[in-house]
Amino acid sequence: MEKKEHFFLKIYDLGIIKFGNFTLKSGIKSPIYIDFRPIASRPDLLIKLSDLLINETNFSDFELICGVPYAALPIATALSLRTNVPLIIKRKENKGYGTERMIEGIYKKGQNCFLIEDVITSGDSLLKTIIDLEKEGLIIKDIMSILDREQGGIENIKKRGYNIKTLFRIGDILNMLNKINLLKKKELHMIQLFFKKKIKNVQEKRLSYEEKRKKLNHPIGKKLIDISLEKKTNLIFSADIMYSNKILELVNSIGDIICGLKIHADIINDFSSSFITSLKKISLEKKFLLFEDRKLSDVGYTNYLQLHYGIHKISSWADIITVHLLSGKNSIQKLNIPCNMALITISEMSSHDRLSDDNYIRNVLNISIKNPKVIGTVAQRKVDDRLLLFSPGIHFSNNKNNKKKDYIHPRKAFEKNKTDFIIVGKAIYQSKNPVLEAEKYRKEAWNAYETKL
Ligand code: 6AU
Repeated sequence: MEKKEHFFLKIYDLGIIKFGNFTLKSGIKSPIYIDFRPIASRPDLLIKLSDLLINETNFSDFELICGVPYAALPIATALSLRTNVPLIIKRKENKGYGTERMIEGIYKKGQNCFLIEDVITSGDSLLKTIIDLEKEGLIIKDIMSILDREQGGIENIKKRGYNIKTLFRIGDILNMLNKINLLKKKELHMIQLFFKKKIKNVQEKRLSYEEKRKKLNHPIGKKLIDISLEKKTNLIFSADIMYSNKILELVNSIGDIICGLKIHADIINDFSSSFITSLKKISLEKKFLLFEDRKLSDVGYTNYLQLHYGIHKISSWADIITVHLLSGKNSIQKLNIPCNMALITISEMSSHDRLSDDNYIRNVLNISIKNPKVIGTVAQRKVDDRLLLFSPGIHFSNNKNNKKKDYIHPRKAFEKNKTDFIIVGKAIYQSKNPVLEAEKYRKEAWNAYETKL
């Protein structure tokens, strides 16, 4: 028997798993309840657990250790004693007097903190702790849970860009307990059924557009969804074309099939206000939104100037503009954006050699969720349900001969990333029959969305 399994049997003897009818913190009913608190009274097991965790992670990378209150606190303490990495203590609630600190211990802004959770279910308590630690300027990148109930928590945390690992998974544990006859047949069947159903729900289902709409506050986000539902299209056409008459001609013919048109105003040789007037007219007639893919990325004031001035005067016509957050959250805070215009952030580009790492992506996602002007983001992974996900880098013939490394099939964007909208350019405008091709993409993407509901 492996060292890990041997350890689990020892803690199992302490009664950390209880069988029956339980209501979890989230309100979910469960036939199983896992509680690691008894380990706090067994220093020998706390040491063993710390050593198992040390085997999984290189603690020389960390300046602090913190446990999600309260069950993980003794574990974090033991880990700190074994690794010599200083401990900080996160309070669950403010004590209401004295210093009113939420985090106790000695730390400073910018320190890299390892976070430990005992049992992960939805990941919600973990997220609360992460937010409080980040508010203090601490950097959370790596997290470890002792046991994953396999109910979506790990996925939930990963999609926000954190590295999270788990020592044990409930499925493996139940199999092991069953193998050595520690579970009654009926018990095992009930438990497996419960977890199977939950896992399937978490992995397979996605929110419908109607459900997503309820989570959005910005009128442009709601409008984009209304258009999609009405026209049964989640296709955004990327008209990366240098001549305005060509763009107008194409948009006239495929306007009925798309929910958005994305342009790069700065590549149009003959850009003019009359082009914009015509484009706006078609967008209103055929019902689609106008995206300017300007990818603002400068400091706040320059972004502001680029948005409102110059020959493009983007804020006077675009419904949506894309922005990078390389300059930080303040770079998009004072843009004076019209109320009927929204932002889409770029968390993760579609290019396979992109430079953004998980930490950067996580920061962009967090800023995006908190900024009321942001309706969604471009990323190559599933993101928080409060954001719309936009997927460029789409082509039917992805990855063939390694020539299209930056592209994925539209179905994959919905299956793997649970995207909301695909953005397609060359695959449509370089094809022999753009209308026919656009319709193929629309149909594929809409079916992919519907089958995942
Ligand atoms: O389908 P394509 O590759 O011909 O066009 C994709 C369009 C281009 C890119 O500038 C843009 O999508 N894009 C973006 C966006 C939308 O911001 C992000 C990204 O990660 N990759 C990408 O290609 O206009």
